[in-house]
Amino acid sequence: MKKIVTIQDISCVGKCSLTVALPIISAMGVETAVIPTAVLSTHTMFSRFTFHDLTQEIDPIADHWKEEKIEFDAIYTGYLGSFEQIALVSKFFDTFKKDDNIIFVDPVMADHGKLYPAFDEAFAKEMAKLCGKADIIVPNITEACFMTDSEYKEVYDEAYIIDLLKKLVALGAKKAVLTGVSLKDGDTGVMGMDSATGETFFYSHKKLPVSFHGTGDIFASTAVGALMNGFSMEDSFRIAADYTAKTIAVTVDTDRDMWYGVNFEQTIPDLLKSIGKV
Ligand code: PXL
Repeated sequence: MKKIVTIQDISCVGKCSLTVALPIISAMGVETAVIPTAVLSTHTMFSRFTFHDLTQEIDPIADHWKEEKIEFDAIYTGYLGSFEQIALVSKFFDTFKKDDNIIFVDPVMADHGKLYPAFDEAFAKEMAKLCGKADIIVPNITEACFMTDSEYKEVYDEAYIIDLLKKLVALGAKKAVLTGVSLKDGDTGVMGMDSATGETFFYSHKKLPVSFHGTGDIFASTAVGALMNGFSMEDSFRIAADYTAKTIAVTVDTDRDMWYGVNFEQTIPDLLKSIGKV
């Protein structure tokens, strides 16, 4: 059985970060170890939340795992809350990287042209350095712009996306996949670039006129799970995009508040079908 570790916070209520990554990747038949970087009562889009930092646990956990000679087929990072956490995760990569495992970084910090309240431009530059150590990065367009000093555009063409992808792989990441790429009215999707060949792929589907919190985490977790199931990059991101879109579609039909999160639990059977598990 493949084994991954995911490093991100646990927002106890609100369906994002670890409460999404753990069930989805486990359901896909992949052992999912975790390093919780902080415990929050809810994610930070609620008007109030508690926060207990666990930064000091990262190194001791890594040291113990090193002693136990524990290895991972992938290391997947999501929301990280401070410069110190980025530095510790970077060190974790140095310790646990192998020739045949995958470092997957989702540089969660911004959307819709704006950084989340907890972050500033200096943080984005530090996250860019972490992305430079990754095999695969999955920023949205806003995150890509902050990391590469590029102008954020709501209206753009394919050349703009290709230029962003070139700048992202120039950070050092082997493969960059931009999310939320819309090249046709009413559609959204992902475009990826392989730094070794410069080749790109694009997958898009109908865009639903809503945006829910936590869907980026669902997308990234599913892509990690699919890669660990042996799917190609292109197929993994197609599976992840379809699962996320399907989950948004079923959630729209309920009276769920958009900032809360989507009903991914309901669509796990569809996900398992899409990877041939049932
Ligand atoms: O879904 C990303 C995410 C993860 N964790 C926390 C967050 C967010 C986005 O706002 O606040 C704590």
